[in-house]
Amino acid sequence: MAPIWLSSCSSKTTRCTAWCAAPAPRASSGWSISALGCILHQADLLDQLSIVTLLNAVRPHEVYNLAAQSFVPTSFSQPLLTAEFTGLGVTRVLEAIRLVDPKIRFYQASSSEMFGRVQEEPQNESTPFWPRSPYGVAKAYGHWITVNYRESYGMFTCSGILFNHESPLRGKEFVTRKVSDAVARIKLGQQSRLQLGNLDAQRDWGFAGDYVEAMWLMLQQDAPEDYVIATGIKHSVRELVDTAFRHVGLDWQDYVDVDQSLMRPADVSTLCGDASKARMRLGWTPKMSFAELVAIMVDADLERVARAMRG
Ligand code: F7E
Repeated sequence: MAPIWLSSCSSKTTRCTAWCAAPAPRASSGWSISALGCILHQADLLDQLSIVTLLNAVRPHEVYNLAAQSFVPTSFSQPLLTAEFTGLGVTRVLEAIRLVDPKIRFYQASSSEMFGRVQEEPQNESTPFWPRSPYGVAKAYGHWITVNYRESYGMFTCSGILFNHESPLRGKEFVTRKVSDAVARIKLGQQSRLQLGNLDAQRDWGFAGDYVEAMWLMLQQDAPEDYVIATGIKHSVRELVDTAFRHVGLDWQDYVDVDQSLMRPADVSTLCGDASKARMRLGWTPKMSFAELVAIMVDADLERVARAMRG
């Protein structure tokens, strides 16, 4: 039996959901899931019957729910759709599992955005939530309904509270990829300026590949639990920009403008996770450093932009 990974086609086309069977997908844009030997299925987190039909057809032993409207600014402009998709969508998957086969193990992609206005630092599994966006609020709902199905029905449901995880496959709307893409384009003469919002925001950025391993480990345990997954090291957006421009021998201050329209109605100013529980129980540690992560993202974009220029 294969696991199913649920992922959105993109963080902005919320109704279209890609589903695939093993091996695990690594991202949703710019490459082909089927080229990895996965079988693609479609369903919709807004359509309960489509999820039931899918589970009946595939009969997975594990379901990883990474599908969501996941871009925080969009959650301010589409708060109701975000609640339906990112919040209630989790209940639809859980109900489908309960109906088709309650023994299916379930992973819910919870988010450090739930900590929002942080109540302590670093944040661990017991830190209270204070979400600062409709996205964070919807994720908090998804988190608690996952806990609730475990406690109410004895189902094997785990929630991974993942801090920001990035890779060269990240969508360009998110700040790491927006920066790596701009640095590559500026270095190769295809762009002159980069507009950014809050440079003071601090995030605990890790490598998505490391974090996917943690998701899988959670579902291989004897008992279902929730885990924070993070590096424990935070950097500001300003440091991210500095590191990325330095990687190609440029000074960020010559190229970056602050654009007030990119500021969020309420931003999360700082996040830093404590993954001690994952380290002790899962034997999990992040392997890639922040500097390495920024370097592989900039290098991948340099290669991609250069290839496009060659035609
Ligand atoms: O913003 C600041 C922005 O959009 C990071 C999602 O995967 O991780 C992600 O959420 C920070 C924020 O990610 C720009 O204000 C400055 O403080 O890359 P981001 P996010 O909002 O932290 C969590 C864990 C998730 O669950 C989410 O789904 O960077 N920032 N200037 C900017 N951000 C963007 N996007 N664009 C800018 O120009």
